[in-house]
Amino acid sequence: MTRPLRIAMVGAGFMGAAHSQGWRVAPRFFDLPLSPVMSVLVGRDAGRTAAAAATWGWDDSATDWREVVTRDDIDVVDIVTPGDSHAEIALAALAAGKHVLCEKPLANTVDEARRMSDAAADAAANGIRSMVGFTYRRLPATAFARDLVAAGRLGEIRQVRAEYLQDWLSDAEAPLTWRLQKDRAGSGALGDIGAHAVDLTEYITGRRLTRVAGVLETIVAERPVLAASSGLSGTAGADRGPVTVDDLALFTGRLEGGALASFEASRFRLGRKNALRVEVAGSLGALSFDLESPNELQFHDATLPSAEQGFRRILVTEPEHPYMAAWWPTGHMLGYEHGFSHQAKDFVDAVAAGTDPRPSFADGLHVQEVLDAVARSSEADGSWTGVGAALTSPSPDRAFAAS
Ligand code: SOE
Repeated sequence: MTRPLRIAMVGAGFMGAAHSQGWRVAPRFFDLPLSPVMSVLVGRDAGRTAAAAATWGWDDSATDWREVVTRDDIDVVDIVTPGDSHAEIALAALAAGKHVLCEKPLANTVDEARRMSDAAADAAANGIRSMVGFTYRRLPATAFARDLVAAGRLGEIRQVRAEYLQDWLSDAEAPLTWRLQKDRAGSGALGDIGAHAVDLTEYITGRRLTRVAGVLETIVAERPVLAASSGLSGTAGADRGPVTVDDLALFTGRLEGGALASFEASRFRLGRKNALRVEVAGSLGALSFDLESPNELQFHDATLPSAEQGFRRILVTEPEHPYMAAWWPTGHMLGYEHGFSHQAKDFVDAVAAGTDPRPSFADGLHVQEVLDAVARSSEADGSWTGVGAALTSPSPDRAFAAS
């Protein structure tokens, strides 16, 4: 057995289940240079956390993350809590010399994200690795889309349309959750799913957003509070509570190189369940991805004779497609959960190689600055707004290929 990489995961909700699957399955399908050991799951409720640890395959469970992140028998801290605790846990873990994987978005504010990015850069000098959990860049179809752009198959990138559409909040009586509270989640659709659209756009095109103009809208201003709702703040005894985040984010962005991109993030789009879509139009071709058909990539090659042109479906399941050689024969599909196994693989590979995985905390800070710029634009009647300070992390081109 290769050297163990002992993991503590903080958080025991839906994303905890997804990350657990990734840690459990990755070493069974990829030849990893280190062996992930699912050492301890940390959650707020001792009973529920112990039950989740047993179900998901963790060796132990605990309720005090502050004690766990300092233990000598822990090498990695995986943070899958709501955004209001990402900074505190990541800073403590980095200070304790632990490698850190943190769910998206990196934090709830630019200030928190900047402190995390600075601490990660300092820790990297001591061989400590950190990464943000944007898993949709780790699907074969999206990684192959990036390869097509990087190989010049689309030519000059001219326009991007990105959207992330869900409908689980379209019922006005759906209960209040922590995702609808600014102090817990930082923002609503903008950060929860808009962050994915931003990261995936920049990953596929290899270009970053420099300016944005947009509007945020809250569609349903208050919702029922269920007594069993965990993680809510300030609603004790109330039967309804305020929604303090956006339900819908619409914005335009200018990419490095000059291309314009349009973005929509909504959890009210009736009939769209998990439609993260990116369409890129270039001078020589175009591509289109839809998470609701995750094994497919639509590709249009404008260099073909016009009689043969048109979007064609590429089934991204060949062994030469990213990640696919580890799985099944051609035509056998992957799903939502495989992105988490690929994330675990890429993280372990980077830790073993002593390289900084992408997306880094600096990449996560950049996404946070995009989100913040959209919010500032919305407060300024949708005016064009610059994205944060000059970026220090490597400029995007094949550097994205490392991830
Ligand atoms: C809810 O909108 C959610 O679970 C997001 O929080 C995830 O990041 C996204 O991948 C799926 O939808």
